[in-house]
This record gives sequence, C-alpha cells and structure tokens, in this order.
Amino acid sequence: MLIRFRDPAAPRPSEITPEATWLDRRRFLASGAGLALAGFAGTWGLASRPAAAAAPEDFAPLPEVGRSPLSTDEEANSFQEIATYNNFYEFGTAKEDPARYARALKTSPWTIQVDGACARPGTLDADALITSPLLEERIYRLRCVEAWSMVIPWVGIPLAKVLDRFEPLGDARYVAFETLHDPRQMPGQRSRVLDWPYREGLRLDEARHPLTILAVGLYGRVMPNQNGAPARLIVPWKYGFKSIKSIVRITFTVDEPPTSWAVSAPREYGFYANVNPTVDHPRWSQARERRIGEWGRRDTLMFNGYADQVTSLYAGMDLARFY
Ligand SMILES: Nc1nc2c(c(=O)[nH]1)N[C@H]1C(S)=C(S)[C@@H](COP(=O)(O)O)O[C@H]1N2
Ligand SMILES: [Mo]
Repeated sequence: MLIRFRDPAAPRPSEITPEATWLDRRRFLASGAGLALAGFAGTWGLASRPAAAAAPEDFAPLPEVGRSPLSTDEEANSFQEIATYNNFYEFGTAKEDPARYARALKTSPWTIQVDGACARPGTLDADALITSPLLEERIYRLRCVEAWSMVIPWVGIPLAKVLDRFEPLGDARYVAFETLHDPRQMPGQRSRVLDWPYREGLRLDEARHPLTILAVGLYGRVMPNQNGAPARLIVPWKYGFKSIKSIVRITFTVDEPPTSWAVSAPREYGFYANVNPTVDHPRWSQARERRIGEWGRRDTLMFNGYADQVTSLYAGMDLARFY
C-alpha cells in the first residue's frame, strides 16, 4: 500500500500492522543503536571521528524492485562515493561531515505533513512509502551547482503519484518542501549558515513531471541518513540543491515559495536552478563539471542531459533571467 491516509489521532499503521523483518532492522538502524553516542564529536564536540567509510551492508535492504527505463546507462558512482561525499548543511558544511554526523538522526517513525491548497490534506508515513508497490530504481545523474556530478541508483516513487493523492486544487501552482528543524539532532542548525529549516520548491508541473521522484533509498538499500533519509526529493535536471533531504512537510501553494539558497544569496541561486551550461554562476562557469572519481572534466549538458524530456516546461521563458 502506498500512502496511508489517517486521522493524526488514529494509531500509526505500524502499530496495527505486523512489520517485515527488514523494517524492524531499519528501525534498529534508524535508532542508531551503538552509533548514536559517537555522533556529535568533532565540529560540535570533543574529539573528531574519522570520516565514516560507508558500506551498503550497514543499511537495510529494500524489497527487490525493477529498474525504470528513465534510468541512464552511464556507470554509477560507488556506494562509498555516494554516501561519503555529501552536501547536507544540517550536519556541517564539509563534504565528509554528513557521513560522520548524520547517523544519529532518528528516521523512524517519521511523518510528512501534506497541506496547503489541496482537497485532502493529510500525512505520509515514511515507513509505508518503503513498502509501496510503486517503488522502482532510477539511475540518474546528479549535477551540483559547484560543478561536480555523480551517477546515483536511487530507489523511489514518482512524486506525481504521491502528490495526486492529496488532490491539489486548481489554484495550486507550486509545491513547497521543508526539511526537519531539530538542532538537537541536526547540529549544523546551531550555526546560522542558512535560515532553517531548509526549504525548497517546484512549480507544480515540475513536481508532477515523470522524472521527479521521492527517493527512499539507493543501491537497493534504505536511504543513508547523509543522503536524506527517510525521504528526499530528486529533480535530475536541476542543480543538486533543489533535491531537498529529510522532508517533513509538503505544501501546495498559489505563489512561488521562498527557497533557502535563493533567500540566502539571490544573485547566485534562483528558484529554477535548471542545469544550464550557458548561464554561469556569478563566481564560476557552469560549462563543465567533474564527475566524482574521474580526473578530467566533462561538458555539462543542457538540463543535465534531460533536455528532450523537460525543455517544453520552459517554453517562452528566458532562462538567463529565470535562473
Ligand atoms: N535539507 C537539505 N537538503 C539538501 C542539502 C542541504 O544542505 N540540506 N544540500 C543540497 C545539495 S547542495 C546537494 S548537491 C544535494 C546532495 O545530495 P547527496 O548528498 O545525496 O549527493 O542535496 C541537496 N539537499
Ligand atoms: Mo549542491
């Protein structure tokens, strides 16, 4: 079953449904048993921990799923690369910080509130998402605004299938997303590096585009915390910062919602943030990128290589102005 609608006062589905063992294992892992205590050293505590080596076996396997034909056939980056080179400022600004400090984040139980301009506001249960028959593997390029890229085998659900259950109203034109705000669990939020919580947004047609997914795992395993557990957005034709992690709220809106990076540096980051090799960042070129694990640089492709599928979304728009 994909999405459970329920009265917030009703018992959680997990309380009334027997869970598969992998879910129990996920809970065990999510509780950070044995690992939690080590979490907040380094930047926020006393001694520093070595950068975590990440192994897939540390994460509970998801049920076997088929691969979406929307996947790229490029070679994927290794699990180690994907799970140790991250941007997740809630856990620090260095690339290795999330792998070190995100493990204590408690990702189960986890509820995503869905509200705003929709006929059926409600909640999503992250554990229920993981058992959805709509789960599939999507191997996508991820192109960061800082000019590096990776290829990542996500497991997720088309976001449109999730959103449509809440019946967005006719005047809903945008969708806003928010990350958890909990400085006790997310020590990076004790610093003012961004205005917390992290916020992102899409136009509703972008959010409902078949390429856009809500990802709950990678490499056939539950999502590592550093990659945005339990559920994060993936919008493969946009710079990585649009793909917000550890989502707790989704709101349908009439007006364009504020987004964290555009609020913090509006000249550098816009609402659209489409990958575009012809529109430079004010401080660096976007024409080329470094694939993590490779030496040279490769050309950045328009819309990160997804131009055939998404160009029509922007017909008539000046992409240098709406960057
Ligand atoms: N909540 C939250 N989401 C976030 C970020 C963040 O700092 N906080 N960083 C973004 C940026 S800049 C990138 S490039 C991607 C990185 O995703 P990955 O670590 O899974 O590769 O996550 C995005 N989502
Ligand atoms: Mo990024």
